Amino acid sequence: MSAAAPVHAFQAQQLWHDAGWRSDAVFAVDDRGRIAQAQGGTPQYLDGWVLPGMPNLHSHAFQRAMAGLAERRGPSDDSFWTWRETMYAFAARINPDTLQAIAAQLYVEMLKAGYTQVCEFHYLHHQPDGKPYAQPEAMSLALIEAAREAGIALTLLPVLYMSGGFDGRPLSPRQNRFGHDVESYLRLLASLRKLERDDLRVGVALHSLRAIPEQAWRGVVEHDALKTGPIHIHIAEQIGEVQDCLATRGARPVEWLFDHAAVDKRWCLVHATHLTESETTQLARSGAIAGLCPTTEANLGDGLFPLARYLDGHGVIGIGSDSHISISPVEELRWLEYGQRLSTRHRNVAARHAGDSVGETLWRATLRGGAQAADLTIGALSSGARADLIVLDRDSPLLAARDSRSVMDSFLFAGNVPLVRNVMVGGTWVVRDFQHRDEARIAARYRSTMEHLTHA
Ligand code: NGQ
Ligand code: ZN
Repeated sequence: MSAAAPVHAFQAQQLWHDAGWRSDAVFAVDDRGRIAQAQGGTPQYLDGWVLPGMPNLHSHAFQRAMAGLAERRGPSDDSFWTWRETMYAFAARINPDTLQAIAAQLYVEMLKAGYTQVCEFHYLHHQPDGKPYAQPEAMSLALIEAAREAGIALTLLPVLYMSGGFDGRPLSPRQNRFGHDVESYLRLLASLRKLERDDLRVGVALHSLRAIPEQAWRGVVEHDALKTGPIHIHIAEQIGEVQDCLATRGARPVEWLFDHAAVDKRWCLVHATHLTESETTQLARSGAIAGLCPTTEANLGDGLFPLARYLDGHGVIGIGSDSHISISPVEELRWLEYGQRLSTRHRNVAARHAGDSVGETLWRATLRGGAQAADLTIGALSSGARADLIVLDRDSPLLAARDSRSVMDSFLFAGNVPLVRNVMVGGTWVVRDFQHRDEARIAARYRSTMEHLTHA
């Protein structure tokens, strides 16, 4: 196919390129919403700092609606596992309409925060009692529709969830709506893959090692349907999970995974918090992505990822907002660095070489890892990539007198009011002057949905 004709030329006052900032850079967006070479025409001038939008590699959309509802101490010692009970009770009340309303609101908030793509790790497949909907894809379609309404690019990862623990026990009643056998899962996957298009990719998610019985594992990971596209899995998030895995399978989760799957750059290991030195090195070498979700990991009391060792091994990282306790790439990256500073009592940990900026290092690294996890040509403003970009607020006092050496660190460490002013996805402006194109309608529907969910 020949290249599409450039249809719109832009000139950015400052444009982010992998190697740094370029002044007065000219580029074009073609009629498929991709970056192309500028070829004449008067470009539209973009004031200020223009950089690639951030992919969000891990989302459970419905959880946004319970953010802040699990922060009061319960009768016993609160933990990840008590939070999960609250989350399950909440999940039981979601249907396709409420999911669409919540997800659309979430995706608007993501766009306004600077995320231009989301990987949806979607396991709320069936009716609350576990029966499939008349249309088995109903919940997936609600997410696809929400992404379309908001104008965010989507990598949908339907989740395979088969068992309720490492011992292969059946799903609990509340987990029934997550469950599939391999055959029905592959049917869902095949039907969703038919919907793939430029801004919709479909990949695979395995919920966790504990959700796939050991006897089913090989048949799943070696199935033809898993030979292409991304594969995401939750892993080694909690110490309890590491202990259970050791007790039942005689190996730590990441160790076990590497022994039982050809883990390569198609894989995204979500959290991967609890790693030994050798697991850290092995993960880094594999080219797989460590899918880090620092605000959720902090909120749930997970632990800290061994960032320095992993980056020294050239490991790939990306960020996700996961439970959506926070929706901000700035906050994810800030927490990622601050967690390391607090635990090591050093500064500038993510910058591994003298002279490197932490902000630039982290934005660059997570663009790359996020694009890899999403399996879309995004994360760079170079020819052929989707035109997914954000423009920082040129008028913010915070960016006064910042130059190309300091702007990213001010953006990531000091920005407490949103600095993302304009957002483009696939060549279309979806946020202009801090306003999303359809935010009033989507927020109104979200409010009435929440009223109904809360009081019905
Ligand atoms: C999830 N979330 O699937 O939503 C999980 C909790 C589980 C996080 N791990 C449920 N952050 O892991 O079983
Ligand atoms: Zn998750």
